[in-house]
Amino acid sequence: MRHVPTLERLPASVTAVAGDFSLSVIEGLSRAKKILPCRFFYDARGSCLFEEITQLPEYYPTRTEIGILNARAAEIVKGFSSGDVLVEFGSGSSRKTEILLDRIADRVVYVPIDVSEAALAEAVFRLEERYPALEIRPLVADFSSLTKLPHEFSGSRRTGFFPGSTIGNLAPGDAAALLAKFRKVLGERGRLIIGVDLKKDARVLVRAYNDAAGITAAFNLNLLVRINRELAGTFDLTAFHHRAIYNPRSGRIEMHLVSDRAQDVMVCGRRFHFANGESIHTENSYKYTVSEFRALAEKASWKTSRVLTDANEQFSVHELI
Ligand code: AVJ
Repeated sequence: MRHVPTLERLPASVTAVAGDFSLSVIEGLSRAKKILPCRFFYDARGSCLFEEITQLPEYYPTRTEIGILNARAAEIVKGFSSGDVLVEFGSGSSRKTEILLDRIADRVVYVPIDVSEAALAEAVFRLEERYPALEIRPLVADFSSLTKLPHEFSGSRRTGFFPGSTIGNLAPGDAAALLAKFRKVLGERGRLIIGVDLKKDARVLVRAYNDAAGITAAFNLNLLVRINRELAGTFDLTAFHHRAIYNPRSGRIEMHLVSDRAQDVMVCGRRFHFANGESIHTENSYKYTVSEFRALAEKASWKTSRVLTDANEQFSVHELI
């Protein structure tokens, strides 16, 4: 009988996940400039589609970050001592984490945090096989609303791991606020290892979010599939298309779902009108220079102790203390 890992749930006061989807969708579609929060991309299918994106030739962030972690893992893990806690925010498949766990599984407690119970269960099952001695304490939670970790970790040195440039989904002000929250969760002695995608030729960026195979488009449109399934939506998937552009003024990739005709859509029994060409803004992916991110971290009371990049300076991993 396949062992199902125990997935701990924090009390609602700490996570506040329930009802969030319907409220946020109604609120987003009621705005003059319609939006849908990107955190809802990650249902079971969305998590799988994102895994596919990370394998795409155009999507360089994942393999570039993995290259940096493999090349510099020995330096990164130097700071870990026995009993330390490695906390991963939005852990997903925990594939990148293995690069570190290969070197420290014998001395740390691993706390993967993710909203997707399916992705978390899958990852924990795989890691328990690979690292029988590793203590794993998975948490089903939305890391952006996390205020504290279970009390038992309060005495240990906590290191956060936040790879993949997920910080880029937030506007710089909100990113600083999240880093400040991580400071609280990880404590004054805490460390944070964070992946940050770097500014570069806009053509390279636009290609990474408009792959030839159309996986990113499916990932974006899957949000409408989820609304139809969970919120009695009537989105006609053939009447919307994916668009990803680079906005140089704000240094971000923007993803949109564009209506191909004037149409009405029902969601949770409410009617929403879309003009021809009107878009729903679904995701931002901010890009930084190393010095811009150092300044942002400073604002959130994190000192940058080390910045690791690949030879072509496409991606960066920052160690904050
Ligand atoms: C997981 C948020 C880092 O913004 O690059 C990939 C998500 N969106 N392709 C990113 C994503 C479209 C990804 N992050």
